[in-house]
Amino acid sequence: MTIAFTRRTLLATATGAIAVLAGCLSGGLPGQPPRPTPDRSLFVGAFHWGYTMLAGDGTPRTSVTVSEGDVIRLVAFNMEAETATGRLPRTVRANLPDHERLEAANDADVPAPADGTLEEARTVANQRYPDHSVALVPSGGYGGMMGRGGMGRGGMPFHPLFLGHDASTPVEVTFDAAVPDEYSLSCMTYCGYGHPYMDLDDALVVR
Ligand SMILES: [Cu+2]
Repeated sequence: MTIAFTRRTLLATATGAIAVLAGCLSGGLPGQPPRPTPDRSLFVGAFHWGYTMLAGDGTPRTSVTVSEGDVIRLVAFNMEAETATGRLPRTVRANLPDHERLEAANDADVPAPADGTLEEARTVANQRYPDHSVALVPSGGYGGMMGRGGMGRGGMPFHPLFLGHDASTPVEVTFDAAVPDEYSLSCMTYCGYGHPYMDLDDALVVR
C-alpha cells in the first residue's frame, strides 16, 4: 500500500511531565503481565479528514518528541463517538476542538473536490463512511525501518486501530518508542473523498 503524505505540519516539542491517568482506561487483560507505567499519554481524535492530537494534560499538539525507550500510551477515538469521548479524562475532553475548528482545518489541508464543495463531500462521508482508523507509520516509509531493526520492533503499533463512529470506548495501545525516527498518523479505513489527505505528518518523533 502506498501512503501519500501531502501535508507538512509544524513540529512542536512536548514539554513537561505527562500525568499518568487512572480510571477506566487503565489495567491490562487477565493473565498478561502488568503494563509498564507510560512516560507519556497521547490522545488522538479522528475526524473527516484529519486527526487532532492532545498531550495527557490536554494541550493540543501537532507533534510530540519523545526519547528512545519511552513507554507511550496512545488513546484514540472517533470524534463522532460520543460515548467514547465521554470516557476521556476531563482535561482532554474540555480541549477537544469543536466542529467549526475541525472544518477550518479541513479547508486549509484538503483541496475542494472538482464537482462540489468540501462541505458536501463531508456530508456524504459522514453518512456513508463514518469510520476511521489510525496507524503509526514511519514518515519516510517502511524502507528506512528495515535497517533499524525492522517493523514492529519493541511493539510499536504499525497495525491500524479501528475507530468506529459508534464505539463505546476509546481504543488504547501502550508501546515502547523503540526505534528513533519520525512517525505519522495515517488513516487506513476508507472514509470518503478526503481519505487520502487524512494523516498527521511527524506526529511522533522518537529521538
Ligand atoms: Cu480514512
